[in-house]
Amino acid sequence: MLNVGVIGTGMIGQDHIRRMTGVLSGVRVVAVADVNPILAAEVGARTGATVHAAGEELIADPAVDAVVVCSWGPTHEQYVLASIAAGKPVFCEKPLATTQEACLRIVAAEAAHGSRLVQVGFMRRYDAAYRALKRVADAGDIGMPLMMHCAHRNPLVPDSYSSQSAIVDTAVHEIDMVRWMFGEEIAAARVLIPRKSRNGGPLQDPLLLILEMAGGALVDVEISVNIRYGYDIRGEIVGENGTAALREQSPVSVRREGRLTTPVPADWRERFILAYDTEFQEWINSIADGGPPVGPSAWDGYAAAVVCDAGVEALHSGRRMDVSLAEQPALYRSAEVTR
Ligand code: NAD
Ligand code: ISE
Repeated sequence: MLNVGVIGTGMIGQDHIRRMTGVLSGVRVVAVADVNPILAAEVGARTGATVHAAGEELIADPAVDAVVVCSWGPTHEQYVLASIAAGKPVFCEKPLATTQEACLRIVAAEAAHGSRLVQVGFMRRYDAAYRALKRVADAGDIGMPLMMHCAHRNPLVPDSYSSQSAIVDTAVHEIDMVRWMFGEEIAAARVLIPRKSRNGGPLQDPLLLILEMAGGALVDVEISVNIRYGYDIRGEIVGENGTAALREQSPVSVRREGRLTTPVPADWRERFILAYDTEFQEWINSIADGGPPVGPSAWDGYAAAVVCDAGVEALHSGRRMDVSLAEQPALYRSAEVTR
């Protein structure tokens, strides 16, 4: 049984606690911490987990075998570094850290430790539809992939969300997904700015992010975060001899009163519920016997941060920005961009 401590008991922290306590096997949530002590106490009382006053205290708790970080992005670095220093496996929700320099500090600390401890919460790699799409692309069924069209649509976002968030908080999922899907790095980023939606107030929404893969394929990502009708994630690969696309997610369609309808998920929790389950079960299984995590690595978190920075720069400057990564430590060389 893997004993896990969760830092950050907000929206996704509680969702992961729910799956680790009620859905998955081989895991127990034994400790929680949140800067909001009332929230932490409430979650602790509901789950029977020990409530720690600080994340560092939770990491040091001998009852905690592995750490899950679900706090706000700017706090991730400190908890991931403390987990590495304690020699404990750590699952960190995206982003790994909010700057590429902070991600590199994590990469350096893990490389100095000598084996992998960190996994980053890029859950799309665990989604059945994305996995099926990758199998088709890898099998060569549609010939060489030339382009991929993606859409990442949220029904609405909070006032704190900026156009920069559209890249670093939202499109970061596509950025990781295409590195994994194509099995290669992203070489450059551009952002095109279309007419502004009136749903987002002052926010420039939508955006069109264009990514150039190292092998020459092009990826376009429509990021629309106030589209109202639901949470809609799309992806289609255009190959030399055919195309392959994610299907509509709903298992049911309804014909009624002259209309054919399928429901659209309300949010990311609903759309990716099974992907998160698979992501966590595979993480638990990989580390339960003391093995390293095999999912998205600290290097993947760093690479995504570098592309995000290029995307933000492209957004502000209107220019095409090259992506340039630091030298990869040997620890990550055997780990594939794909898994
Ligand atoms: P949230 O605001 O609902 O919850 C975050 C919690 O962290 C809050 O309860 C807050 O009090 C707590 N917190 C903040 N600083 C802390 C600190 N220093 N120590 C301990 N607790 C602290 O936010 P959320 O939507 O749950 O997002 C949390 C993280 O998960 C973010 O990094 C976000 O990007 C990521 N996320 C990932 C996905 C995904 O699809 N993989 C979806 C949503 C959110
Ligand atoms: C959120 O943080 C997520 O990670 C969701 O998956 C994404 O769809 C949403 O846009 C982000 O705000």
